[in-house]
Amino acid sequence: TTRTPFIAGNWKMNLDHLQSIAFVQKLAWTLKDANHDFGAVEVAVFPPFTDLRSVQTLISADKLELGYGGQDLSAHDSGAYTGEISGAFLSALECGYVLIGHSERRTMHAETDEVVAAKVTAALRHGLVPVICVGETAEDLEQHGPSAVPVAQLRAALENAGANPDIVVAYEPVWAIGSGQAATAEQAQQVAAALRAELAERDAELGARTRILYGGSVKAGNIAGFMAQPDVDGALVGGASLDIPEFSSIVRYQ
Ligand code: G2H
Repeated sequence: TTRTPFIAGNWKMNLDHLQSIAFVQKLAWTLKDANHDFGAVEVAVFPPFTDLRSVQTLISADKLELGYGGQDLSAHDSGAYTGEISGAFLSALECGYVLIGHSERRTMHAETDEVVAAKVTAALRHGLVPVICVGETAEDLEQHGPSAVPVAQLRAALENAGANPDIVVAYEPVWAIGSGQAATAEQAQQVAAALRAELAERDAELGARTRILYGGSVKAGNIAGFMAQPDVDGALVGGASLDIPEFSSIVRYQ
């Protein structure tokens, strides 16, 4: 199985509405100018909900080969859930992906493994590929070693997802997020291998084809080391995805 490398930009709550459309356009042009082969390395952006419509409009009008998705979704399909966004809304905007269980949601919005699992099944119901984020805190690392917590989080996230769901996994050690202190490529590989083994145990094909990303202070200067690892298939990039030359260099890591 060959897995197409996947570089995703998680904008978080950065870039305002007027900036994001120009940003996506500039990013696409920059990559085109550099003759980026979008088939060889897939690129996706995760703007705030309010920017998804303009990103969709631009991408479809210019036939840009950029993927996009929401940073979260509701576990519910519709109803009295003030402020929530369902998977149906995201697929109506032709999102391909949705981030689920980012550590900022787990810690600041009290998303438990059960909530994450319900959101994963909601994404799959609506034809969205969930990018399932897992990762350990510094304390977890000290107490349980490198892979135990991320693997347990992945298992819990897939509780009701069937044997062979279409997913992407993002390993983001909490201690590496936005801290400037990325994991080493070897650390990322060790956990990615454990996550892949967990997927393979569920279904051999799932293990072989699922893309596993590393996230946490990825920059142009450290991307190549991660991509050289056999079980790391891409990156989920936060801070460095807000800078077009930097993000373009990450996409063009080869
Ligand atoms: C981890 C990552 C993107 P950053 O949150 O999801 O952010 O690259 O800023 O550490």
